[in-house]
Amino acid sequence: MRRMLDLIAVWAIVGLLLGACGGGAGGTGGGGAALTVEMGDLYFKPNVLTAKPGQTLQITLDNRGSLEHNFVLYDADGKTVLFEKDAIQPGQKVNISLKAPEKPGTYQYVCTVPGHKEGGMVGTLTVQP
Ligand SMILES: [Cu+2]
Repeated sequence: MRRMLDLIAVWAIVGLLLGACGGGAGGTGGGGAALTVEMGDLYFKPNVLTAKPGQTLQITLDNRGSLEHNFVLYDADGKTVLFEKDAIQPGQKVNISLKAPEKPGTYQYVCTVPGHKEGGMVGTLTVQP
């Protein structure tokens, strides 16, 4: 009888631990917009994104192409890199947190693998209040 009670106590504790873990998951921390950007050979879909100034976008980069791709967001000058996610392999999905610039305007995101931007891997992020 004593062993039986011990066993019940153990299972009760395990149950509590599992419950605690399950409850803590999820939740992106407020204000995040979740979306998917598909990457292919050679395109981004969508190639137009919008955000509020300073908004954090939760983006899943989904490489459905047969080539390696990357995602680079440039400042309005077209040179300064604001965000970079390198080497996304074919079939790979990567979650990123992209904080939009504070300054309203149009920003370009490209794949910097040679020839890919020229081939069409370019999109625009429009920041507007
Ligand atoms: Cu590419």
